Amino acid sequence: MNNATYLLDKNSGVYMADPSARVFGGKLYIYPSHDREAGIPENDNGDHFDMQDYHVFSLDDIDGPIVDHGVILDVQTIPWSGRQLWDSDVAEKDGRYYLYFSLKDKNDVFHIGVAVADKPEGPFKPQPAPIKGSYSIDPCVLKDDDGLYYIYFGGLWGGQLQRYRNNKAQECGAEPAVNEPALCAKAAKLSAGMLEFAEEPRDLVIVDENGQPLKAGDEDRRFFEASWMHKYKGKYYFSYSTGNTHYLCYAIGDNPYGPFTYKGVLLTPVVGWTTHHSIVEFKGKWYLFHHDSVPSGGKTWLRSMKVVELKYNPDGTIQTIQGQQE
Ligand code: FUB
Repeated sequence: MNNATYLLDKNSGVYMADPSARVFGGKLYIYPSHDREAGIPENDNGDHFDMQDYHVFSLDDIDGPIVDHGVILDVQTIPWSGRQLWDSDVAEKDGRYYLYFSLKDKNDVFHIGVAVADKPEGPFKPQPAPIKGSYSIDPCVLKDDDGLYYIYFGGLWGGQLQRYRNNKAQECGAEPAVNEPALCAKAAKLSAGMLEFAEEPRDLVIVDENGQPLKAGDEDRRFFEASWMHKYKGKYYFSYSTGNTHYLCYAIGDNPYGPFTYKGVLLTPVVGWTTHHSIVEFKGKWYLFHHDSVPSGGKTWLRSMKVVELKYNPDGTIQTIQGQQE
């Protein structure tokens, strides 16, 4: 697979974004956000991303038929819900499946929720309250080789990360000045029960080739949203979106907390404002799952999932993939 392909029929009128791909029991499962036409004008707060449920999809082979298992969680069944089910991810522990999701509460503040199922295809039962101390968006979970689980999260602008410092909400949250260190994604070990943080979230610092933290003004490289963590040959790869400059980038570290050294671009900009992804090994090959807005004619809030093979160089760096431009 050299060219990125859409996972669903481009003319189906079904729009799915932010695909988190996971392998459970030898099968590939994809947990996307379910985009819809809400009729809300586009703005920097992301109000036009007004999603109300999640589906899960599965594949036995990367180029085989894709199965839609239907709705696995609906916003109306989440006790603390306000609006906007954004990016999610799923982890398995001891035969149970934990869906971590981004959702605004009744005060329009984003938190991270958890819902639990006995099967990867759900249905998932939401916990009565969000994870204590959680904020912002875009959770992603790494199961490390020693059996510990780590959660990563955060997103600027509509994702509200700029409202927090040291895990505390600010009176007037704003991004740092351009010459100050960029805001960081957050990293925390999960509790043994998988339902809470086991520690205060830490800053996941991305440094440049000289070991200096990336600056807030370095918008082509600094973290914006869409955290993903995977391991390759014993190294930790943190990948993310640069948001308003529309790159998917990656950085490499020696442990789950970092620091991570910036290494380059995974995917150049695609059609649509957002770019988002997951990276997974399936049947001996690595894949980049992502989305673009080509099938909807460029509507940034109606996105379609794609997959393309990801290739590593012998030194562990990743070959840049060109985003489709039309
Ligand atoms: O899908 C809503 C938001 O758009 C996600 O949470 C972000 O990562 C961006 O893709």
